[in-house]
Amino acid sequence: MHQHHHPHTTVSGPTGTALDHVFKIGVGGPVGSGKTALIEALVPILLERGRDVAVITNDIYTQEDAEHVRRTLDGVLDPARVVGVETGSCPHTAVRDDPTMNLAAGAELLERFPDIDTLLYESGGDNLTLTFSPALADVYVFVLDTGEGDKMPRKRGPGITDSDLLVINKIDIAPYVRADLEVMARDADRVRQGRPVILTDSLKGTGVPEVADFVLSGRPACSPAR
Ligand SMILES: Nc1nc2c(ncn2[C@@H]2O[C@H](COP(=O)(O)OP(=O)(O)O)[C@@H](O)[C@H]2O)c(=O)[nH]1
Ligand SMILES: [Mg+2]
Repeated sequence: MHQHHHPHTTVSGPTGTALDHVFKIGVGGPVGSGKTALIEALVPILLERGRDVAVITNDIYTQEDAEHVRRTLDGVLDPARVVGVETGSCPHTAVRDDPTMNLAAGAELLERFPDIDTLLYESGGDNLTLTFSPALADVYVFVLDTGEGDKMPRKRGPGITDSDLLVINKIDIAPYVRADLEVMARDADRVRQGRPVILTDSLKGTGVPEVADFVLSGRPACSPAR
């Protein structure tokens, strides 16, 4: 899981402690790989499993993703539980180097909904080098998709090799883009040295219950799921 050792309680700022009691799932990956779609498929499952959920999205200038999540989960998740952080400069920075805006958004959500126990963070606009600040994510899910080509897992990068879970999304379109799923899965296994890989179709929901299983219970290093 986390390859580093860090006391989660040393997060600075007035909000660190409240957020420490919340299980935080970071979702990163290239633009368009299906991070938002995965979150939209994951939330209903997490709710069914009794989690009290909220979502924070990161966009540079807009609320696009937050609005998408609110629309898709209409009637499932209270729209007030979806917050879009406008990172202004670089979403990459916002989730890794300086998570202040995201921590503030999390704290603000917790003030409004004190019972939240599960927070999903989507980071926007990143590339393969994205990692999540440990202050933001107890479990870090990296989303690739078959449309980027079956070479992708071989390209490595910390998101691909070191994330707690690698999701290879859009398995439904693999035949159309001539991506070989077996090659992708095999290469991913190889570069990740046993860390898990799950193949998904986030629109149909294929593989998403397995993602939920993993994030809720598959993390030997940090024991969170209460
Ligand atoms: N066919 C297919 N399309 C998908 C899948 N997941 C996401 N998409 C589509 O891919 C596009 C980008 O998805 P989105 O979730 O916005 O990607 P993000 O930028 O990583 O958040 C959207 O048009 C989605 O509907 C999938 O599993 N299969
Ligand atoms: Mg998105």
